[in-house]
Amino acid sequence: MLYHLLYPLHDRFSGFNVFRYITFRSAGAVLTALLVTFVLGPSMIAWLRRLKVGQHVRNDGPQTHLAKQGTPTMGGLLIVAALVSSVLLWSDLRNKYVWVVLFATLAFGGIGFWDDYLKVVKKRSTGLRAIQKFGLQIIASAVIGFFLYYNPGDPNSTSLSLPFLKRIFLDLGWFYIPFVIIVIVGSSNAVNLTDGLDGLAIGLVGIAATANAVIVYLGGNKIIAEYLKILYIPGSGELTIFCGALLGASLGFLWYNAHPAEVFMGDVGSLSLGGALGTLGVVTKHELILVIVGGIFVIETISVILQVGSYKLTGKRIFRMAPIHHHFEQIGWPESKVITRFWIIGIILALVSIATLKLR
Ligand code: 57M
Repeated sequence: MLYHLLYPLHDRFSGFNVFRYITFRSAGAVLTALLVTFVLGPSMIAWLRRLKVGQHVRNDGPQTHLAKQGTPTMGGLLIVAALVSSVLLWSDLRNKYVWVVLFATLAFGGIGFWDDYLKVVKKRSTGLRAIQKFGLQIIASAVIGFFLYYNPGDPNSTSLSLPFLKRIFLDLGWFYIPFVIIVIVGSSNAVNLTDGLDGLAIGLVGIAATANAVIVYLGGNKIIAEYLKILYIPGSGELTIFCGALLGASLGFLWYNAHPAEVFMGDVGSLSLGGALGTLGVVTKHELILVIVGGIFVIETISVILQVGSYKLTGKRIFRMAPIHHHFEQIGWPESKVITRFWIIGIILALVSIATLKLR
């Protein structure tokens, strides 16, 4: 909004010329989202506590988690509020990619909110049934897939760029739509599974947002994209501002979700953030780099698939407990050590993902 209000005045006030720069507006988005979480955080946590929107902790998990019983959840409302308000304030609202990613954030956040509401407020322990939850996620991501398929922002709209390989793009044709569904629904649930330790998921989202900001900025700049031989998506550079807001909201929420957590994000947060990250990867055509950036989310999901598969097929567990963060808790690592070590790996993977842009 500020871009539309102030940039046109730059011929009268030359200082307003800065609003044309994505880097300036991205920095503004980080600080705005951070400020919104700090201003709203304490009162929202008190509000959730007053409403007794407390987490029910299963007793079959790590025993250390039982002390978390009753921690306010649905703090993802704070993340989404900070993220969306900052994006609306700093983005060029004529950019369709901004609205695509905002749609994903709000649609998946709405699904998560419904699930949380049923679990925490209506005391329905299972929340939404799996078929309902997955069905709604598939519909939301199909809307995105069809929109991108029929509104190509670029000639490569249904092609897939491959890490390490320059100028080789795989055209998926109509299969692009189910591909988009798989990426976004997978990403949303991967963050959901990862959100099982204080600050783990939100810290990794902040790392992914930072790496995505660099990748999206470079891929949205014609000169740099040409030099790096990566797909240039006209207009996608504007999503750098979304990544900045995502970083700011993540850092702000981490202030309260850090161990010992005062609040959990709930499915409203985890599904929303995962949906946003997946959509970012799809829109910028860096889906496969997303696998590297979000490597921990992938590992967590694979650990669950392996554990459930092995248990169903052989009755034996591969890990002490899945997702894998619980396995390390069960072998004696303190929660804060698991979290910090997973963040370290996340930072290394983020650096590798940025390096893949040059290693072609
Ligand atoms: C999302 N939710 C956390 C919180 C957060 C198939 C199976 C692997 C599914 C999986 C599952 O239920 N996943 C759902 C994980 C829960 O966190 C809430 O959920 C929101 C995110 N969706 O915002 O509101 C618990 O996580 C802990 N937590 C923190 N700090 C945080 O900042 O400590 C969350 C955020 C919270 C709190 O304890 O209660 C969760 O873990 O449920 N199931 C599991 O993850 C369970 N694993 C399991 O059943 N493994 C079996 C299967 C695979 C055969 C096995 O390995 O044998 C674990 N989860 C729990 N207890 N709570 C283990 C048992």
